[in-house]
Amino acid sequence: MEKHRKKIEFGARQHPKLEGITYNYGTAGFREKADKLDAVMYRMGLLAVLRSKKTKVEVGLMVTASHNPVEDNGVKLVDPMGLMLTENWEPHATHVANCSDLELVDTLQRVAAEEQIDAKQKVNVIIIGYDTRPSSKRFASSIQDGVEAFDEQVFQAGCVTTPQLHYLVRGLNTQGVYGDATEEGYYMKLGLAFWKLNGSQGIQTPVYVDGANGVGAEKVPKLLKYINEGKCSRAHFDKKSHLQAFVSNDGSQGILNDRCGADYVKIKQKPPVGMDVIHGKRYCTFDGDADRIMYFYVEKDGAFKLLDGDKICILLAEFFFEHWQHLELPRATFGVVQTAYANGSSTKYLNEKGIRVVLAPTGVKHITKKAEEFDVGVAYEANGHGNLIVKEKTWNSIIACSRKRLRPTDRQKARSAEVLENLINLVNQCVGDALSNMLVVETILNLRKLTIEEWAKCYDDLPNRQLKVKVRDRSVIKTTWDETKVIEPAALQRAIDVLVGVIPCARSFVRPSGTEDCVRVYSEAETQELADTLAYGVAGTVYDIAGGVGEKPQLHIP
Ligand code: NG1
Ligand code: ZN
Repeated sequence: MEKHRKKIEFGARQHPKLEGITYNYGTAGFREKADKLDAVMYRMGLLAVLRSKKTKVEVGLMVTASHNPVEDNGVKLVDPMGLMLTENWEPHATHVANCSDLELVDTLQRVAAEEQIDAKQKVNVIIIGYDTRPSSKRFASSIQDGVEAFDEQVFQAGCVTTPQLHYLVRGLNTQGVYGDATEEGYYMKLGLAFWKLNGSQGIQTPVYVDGANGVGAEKVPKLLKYINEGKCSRAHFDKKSHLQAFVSNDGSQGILNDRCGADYVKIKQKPPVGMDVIHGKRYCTFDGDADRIMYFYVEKDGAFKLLDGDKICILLAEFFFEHWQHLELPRATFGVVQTAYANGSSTKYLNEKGIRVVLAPTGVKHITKKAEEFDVGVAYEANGHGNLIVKEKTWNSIIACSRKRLRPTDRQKARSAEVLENLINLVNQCVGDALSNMLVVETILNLRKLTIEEWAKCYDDLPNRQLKVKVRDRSVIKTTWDETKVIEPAALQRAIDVLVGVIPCARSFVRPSGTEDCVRVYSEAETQELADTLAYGVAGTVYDIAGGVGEKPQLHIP
C-alpha cells in the first residue's frame, strides 16, 4: 500500500470527498444524487482492487441507480460468481466511502490488514459496466482512476445492463463454462437456449416492450438479431428461431424511468406513458438497468391487468416443478423464495400446488442467499426482479438425465431433463435479468400454449397499495428479520395491528427502504378501496410516530 500512497493521494485530490454527507452501502450498493458521488466511485475502484486481491479472481463494478430518477446514480461491487458483494465487506465499503481524503490510505490499509490481504497478489482485471445515465460514463472513468492508482488494469465493458455485467464477471471466473465472457457470448448463450426450446418456428405473436428509456431498450434489438438470424452458435448459422419485440420508451425521446418502467407501472398500477396499449396484445416493462421485468395487458373494457414478479415466479416455478418431478431426484429440494411484498394470493397458490415457499428480507442479496439453501431455488420479488438458482450437483444430475440413453419408458424423463437443461441456460443465475426473463416467459407461454390472459387467470391478486413516507431518520424503524412486523417503535406496530384488525383479510407492514430515503408502506385487502384506506391509515401513523417530514400522506377520494 505504501508503494501506492502517492498515487492514491493524488487521485483523492482529483476526486475530493464532499463534506457533510454520510454514505451507506445499502441493499444495492451506494445510491445518491449523481453530483455527490464522484469520490465514492474513485474509492470503490480502490476497494475493488482489494476485493480482487482477497478473492484472487476478477470482480466487477456496475454504475447504475436502477429505477431511480435520472439525476441519481449509484455503484455496486459484483463478486466473482457474478453475485452481490458478500455482506461482510459492506462495512468496508461504507468506511472507505466515508473517511476523509487524508484518512483514505490508512482506511484501505486497515481493510487489507483485517482481511489479511497479500499486497503482492496480482489482480488480473477489474470489470466495469455502466447504464445510460448522463453521469455514468464519467463515473466509470473515476472508478478506473481508483484501480489504476494501484497500478492495476480495468476492462471497460461499456454501457451494459446490470445483469450483463454480472454475467461477464461469472463468465470470466468460470473460464467461459458459464458462458463466453463477452456481450456477444451472452446473446449467443440465450439465443441457443431459446432455439433449443422453441425450435425454428419460434414465437408467432410479438411482444411489446417498455424499455424505461434505459439500457435494456438498446439491447433488445441486439438480442433479437442473434435469435432471428441464427447467430447463436459460432460454428453454425442454421439455428434460426423467431421472436418479434417492439420497443417503446427506447431512450430516443423520453427521460430514463420518467413515468415509465417497471417501478412506475408497479407502483401506479397503470401502463407507462409513451406506449399505446391496445386490447389483444402482450406487453412487458423493464426498469432502467434491465434487471426487472413485468408483463401487462388491457382487457376489452380497458381495465389494466398487471402480471408482476409473483405471476412470473409462478409461471416459472410451476413449469419447472412439473418437469422436475419427472426426474425423480428424491433427495433434491425445490423451493420458492418470496419477500413480504409477495401478493398473498400467490403464496396461497404455490402452497396449494405443493411447492414449498419461504420468506426472505427485501433485496436481491437476501433472496439469493435463501434460494441457495435449496438444490433448485426460484427467488422472486413482486417488483419483477428474480431468477432461478441451481446447485452444481443438481445441474450435473439434470444433465446426466438429459444425456443418458434411457429406456423408452423413460422418454418423458429424458424430455423433461432436456427442457430443464435448456431452461436453466435461458436464465441468468447471477441476478434477475429482464432480457433473459422475457425469453423465459415467452418460452413457457409458447410451450404451454397459454395466452397472457390465460396466464393472468391462475389467481386473482389481492388488491394492494404501496406508499412512501418521508421521515427525519428512517433508521428509527427496526423490523423483524422477515420485515413483516415493526419491533421499534413498538407503538407503531400496535397501531398497525389496530388498523389491520378492523379490515377483514387484510395485511400491512412498513420498513425503511434500503435504497431511498423513505419508509415504505404496503397493504393488502379484499378491495382496492380497503387496501388504499389501510395504506394511507398506516402511512399517517408512520408519519405521526416515526417523525414524518413534509406533507402528511392523505387519501384523496376523487
Ligand atoms: P428498497 O428501497 O430497500 O425497498 C428496492 C426494492 C427491492 C430491490 C431494491 C434494489 C421494493 C419494495 N423494493 O429496495 O425489491 O429491488 O430496491 O434495487 O420494490
Ligand atoms: Zn434495476
